[in-house]
This record gives sequence, C-alpha cells and structure tokens, in this order.
Amino acid sequence: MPKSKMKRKPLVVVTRKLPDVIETRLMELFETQLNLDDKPMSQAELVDAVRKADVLVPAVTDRIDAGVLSQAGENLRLIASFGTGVDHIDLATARARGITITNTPGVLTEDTADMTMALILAVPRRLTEGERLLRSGEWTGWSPTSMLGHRIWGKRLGIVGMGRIGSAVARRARGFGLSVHYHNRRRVHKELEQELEATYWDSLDQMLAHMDIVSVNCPHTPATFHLLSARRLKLLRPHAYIVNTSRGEVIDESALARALESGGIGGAALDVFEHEPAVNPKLLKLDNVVLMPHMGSATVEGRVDMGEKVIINIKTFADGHNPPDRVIETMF
Ligand code: 8YV
Repeated sequence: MPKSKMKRKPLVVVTRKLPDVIETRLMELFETQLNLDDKPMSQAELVDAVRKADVLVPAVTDRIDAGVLSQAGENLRLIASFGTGVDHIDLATARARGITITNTPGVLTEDTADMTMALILAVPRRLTEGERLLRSGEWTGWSPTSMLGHRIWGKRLGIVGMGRIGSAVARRARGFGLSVHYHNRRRVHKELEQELEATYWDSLDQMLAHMDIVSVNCPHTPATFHLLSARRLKLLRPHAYIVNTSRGEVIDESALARALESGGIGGAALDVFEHEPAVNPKLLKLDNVVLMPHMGSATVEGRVDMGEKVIINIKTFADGHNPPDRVIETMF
C-alpha cells in the first residue's frame, strides 16, 4: 500500500514499445525510460531496470521472477503491468518485498472474446485450411463434397473459466446457436447463469467428456497449470475441438499435439503456447489446427486502453492513493 505521495517524479521504466500516445503521456507525467526498439529485455537487463526504477511497466514477455525481484532497489514500489495476466510476475516475492502489482483488467475482454469466437468458427469450418488451398493455386473450383467442415449451431460449448472473458464468449456463442456449459472454481451468480443460459459443471472431467467444443478462458496460476492434462485430454470425444486464448500453460501442449496427431480429438485453435514464441513442431504440421501468434487482444483500441490503465495506476499510486487495479494474489 502506498504510504505517501512520491516527492519527485517517479522513474518509470517501460520494457516494451507501447502506442505512441501512451508513451507521450507517460513522458509528460513521469521521468520515463522507453524501449523504442521493442527488443525484449534479457534477465540481466530486467535486473538493471528494477535496480533503478521506481515503477516498472513490464509485459507478458518479461519474466519478473524471484531472481529479478531479489535484486530490485529500495525504490521499486510499483510494478504496473501492461496486460491482464500476471503469471509472468512472482507475486509472492513481490508482496514479501512490499511491491504493489497492478494489471489492466476489463479493457481487453471484448477483443479477446471476439478472437475466441473467431477461433471457435475457424477449426470446424476449416477457414485457414481453405485459405491455404486457395493461395496454393491448387483450388479447382466448387465441389459438393470438398472442404466440408462441421456445423457449430446446436453444438455444446464448454467454457473453462467463467470470468469476464468467459462470460463475453458465452454471450457471443449463444448468438451462434451453441449451448453454453461451464466449469469454474466457483459457480457464478444465478442472474449471470440465467442471462447466459449456462449450465454449470462442478466436475471438469464430466464436462469435458460431454462437449463438442472446449474454450479455455481461465488465468494461468499454479492451480491451473496443465489443467488440461494428458489424462483429461483423453476424456474428450474424438470429434471435440479445443480453443485456447488464455495461456499455453493451462494445456499440456505435448499431450495435446499427440492427441491431435492420433485423432484422439478433432482439432484445436491456439492463440497461446506453453513456451512462447516456440510452438510444438508437431502442431505446425497438422491441418486440423489453427495457430495464431498471441494476438487475442491485439487491437489498436485495446492497446491504448491498456496503456491508459497503466498510466492511471501509476499516477494514482504516485499521488499516494491505492491504484484501482491492484492485484491481490487470491484473485488469481
Ligand atoms: C496481452 C494477455 O497482449 O493481457 C494479457 O494477459 O495475454 C495479452 O492479451 C499481453 O499480456 C500484454 O502484456
């Protein structure tokens, strides 16, 4: 918790290139060190950053682990992360050192849900496969039996994690005629369940065994690491599709690649990977897999809104108040 207003302009170190309008405002308000080349920082460069900064603005590509945090200077009071997920930050070590963590929740919900819906459509309807065929020059024209996919209307969608993004996916899915099912740590409020016409499954195992499409929308935490394990992937029906716009670590990626290769499941659409930017080479070879380079929230509007949140969090903190988007470990 901030004890008092910062006496001078805080030194804010930003680890990645942000939208120009955000960088300009950061420089107006604070003493700001930008990363105009956008070259991801090494662990040694992150250590340098936390040694001098009053405020660090990292992103998902920075590993702010105990090794980095243990070398932070006394001045480092706030980590205002540019993004919603905070699995790249060692929250316990930060708390022990009295460092406040903020994130940018809410402003990328709709964009991420749009991407999820696009991926829910992309695999059953073979969108990227069709595009590849056309661009290859091998398309010989329409035929009654070519490029047949599967209808999604009337199918069952199982959402793993019914938070903001999961709910936004559910709203879209209903418009496409999918029936909505979900598994969550806690059952959501009755009103929300009714609005979404969503069926709650206490048992993830049971839900997986009955779904046509599964969408992963929970955060990555120690409790959700490999939540979709090799054992659970085997519970899915052979025609089922998996969509992941959350974090790669929630699915055992090697087990998923094996299941896709062997026909254990019907297909997958992945925007996130366990070892980004590396992607399991088996996945790259499969036609029933749609792969995206972590662009679920990649809209101009979303990035500016995220930057605005970062600024508000830093400014509020520097003025001696509790920033609006403080991350409390139990939230994740
Ligand atoms: C962001 C994300 O682009 O906010 C998140 O958790 O996964 C992404 O959509 C990224 O985190 C920015 O740091």
